[in-house]
Amino acid sequence: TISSNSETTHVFRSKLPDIPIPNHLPLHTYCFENLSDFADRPCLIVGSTGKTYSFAETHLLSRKIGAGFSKLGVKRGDVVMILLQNCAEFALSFIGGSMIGAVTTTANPFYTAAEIFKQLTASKAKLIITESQYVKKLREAGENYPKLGEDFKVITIDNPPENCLHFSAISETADNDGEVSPEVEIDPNDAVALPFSSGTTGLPKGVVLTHKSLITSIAQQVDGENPNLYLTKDDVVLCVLPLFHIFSLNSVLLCSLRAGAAVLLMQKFEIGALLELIQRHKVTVAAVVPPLVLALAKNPMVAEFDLSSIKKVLSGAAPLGKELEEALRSRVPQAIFGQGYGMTEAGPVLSMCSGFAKQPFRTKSGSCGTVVRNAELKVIDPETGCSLGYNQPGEICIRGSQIMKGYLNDPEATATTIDVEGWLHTGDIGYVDDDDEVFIVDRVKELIKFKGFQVPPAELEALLVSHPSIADAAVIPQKDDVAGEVPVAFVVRSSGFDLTEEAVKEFIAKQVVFYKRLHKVYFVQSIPKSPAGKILRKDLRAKLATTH
Ligand code: 4UW
Repeated sequence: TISSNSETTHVFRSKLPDIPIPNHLPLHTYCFENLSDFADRPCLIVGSTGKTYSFAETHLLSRKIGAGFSKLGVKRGDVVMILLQNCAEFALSFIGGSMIGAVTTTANPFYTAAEIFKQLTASKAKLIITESQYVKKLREAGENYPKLGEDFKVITIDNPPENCLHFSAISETADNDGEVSPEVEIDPNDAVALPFSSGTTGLPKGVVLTHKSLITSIAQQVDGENPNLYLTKDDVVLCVLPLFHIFSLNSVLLCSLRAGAAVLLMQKFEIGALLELIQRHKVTVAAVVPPLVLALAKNPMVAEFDLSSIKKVLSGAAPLGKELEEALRSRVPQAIFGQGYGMTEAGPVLSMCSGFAKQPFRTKSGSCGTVVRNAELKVIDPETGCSLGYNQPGEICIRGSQIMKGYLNDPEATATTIDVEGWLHTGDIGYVDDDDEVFIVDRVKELIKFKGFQVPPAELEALLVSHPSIADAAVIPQKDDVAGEVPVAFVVRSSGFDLTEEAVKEFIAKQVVFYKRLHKVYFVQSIPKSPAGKILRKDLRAKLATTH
């Protein structure tokens, strides 16, 4: 029972005290709650052009976009898909959507048509905000897929191709008096964001993040007298990580809006342009992933730029080696370096380096931070489910108002991820040390992470077995110095068929975004499976270890 269980459960908490969190508000109201303190300060800075939107402008334009969406028929609970690289329109669309009670699903614009349509169909998005160069893919729908113009509308941020609308025309359809946002009732438990994630097993699923969950997560990071991630209106936060991923959307964009910090938008990562922008705009906070740490630590160009403005470097989304961390520290010695640990389903932040606090704590290299405030973390024995104490590795679980409401239309997957006591099971193996710092040591879930991007093995396995010459297949991660992990496949050929590694790789490459491509194919006689038919990934991982 719950009571006897909680008596024996070892729960880890933040070193920072709990705070009141106004998570009864709509997300946009919360984010702009302190707007009058920094209305004329820069909010969004477009790196490529230098164009800057103040907080007041960002707020007004978001309302206009929201009103424009309404005029196109988007209602409370409807889903809008943002299919964009980082740009101001991304932020305006997301906030505008929130203002009318809509839900934003974010997708990678580099996805293939098939990948986009899977998400479009599952999310039932009625409107897509994108760029003209991606519209071709949206016309490639197969027989049973939704059709552009009939089933969904498309808005482009640049010159619209046939049957598409222009972003600026949308905002102009609204009245110009500032009273543009129609009054919409929003319940704190309404969805506002719908990122897709494979979670611990299976295919990508919609992760329902509500107004309440995102406000809680943002507050856990930047609110309180001693915020865990101290951001102020003098900060310039680097936004080079894609906003379609929850790390950048939450910890960069939304946290900055709340705190009044400027967001420097970079469309894509390119080391020269990045260094130049950091120097020009005096970036103070850099949100990065391990491959970016690698570039900053090793690229000789770094020495030619002034990076002395950087005060905080926040890494996450994948494990970071200690050597790399040290190498970066020597490049930006004045900065505090730390990690956050997030998972889309967890809202996303589970733990954050307490060295980023207003009154910082000392932290250790390799740590992923301390559990966020107003939340509970426990570590359980994966076999028995019993909770473990300090320094004992086990599966990390998290509980609090920030976690997802559940997977979209998938109560079964939700129930295997969030238990009846409200604990979200991450599929990550880690421990909490004597100073309450979280260390992640392994991943027991299927998920593969290529440079922090999700590669769900089940998706690749389904594609592989759809090949007429493939009888069975399994995909697992292989360690890689640059990407962290890369997907590799074990393939059983159908009898009598000749199939080369190249043919298999090409077959997959045609159907998926670049980071899901197979790096190696091993032909085998059979795939090891449990009596219930589950792939024994551990055995394959062990096999892979011995082939090297
Ligand atoms: N060390 C080792 C880490 C780490 C890690 C994540 O794509 P998802 O679902 O989500 C993310 C979110 C990351 C994130 C969000 C907000 C934030 O502030 C922050 O701190 C900087 C990070 O990655 O993948 C979730 C999975 O990625 C792995 C881990 O396996 C997790 O379950 N992961 N962060 N610091 N591994």
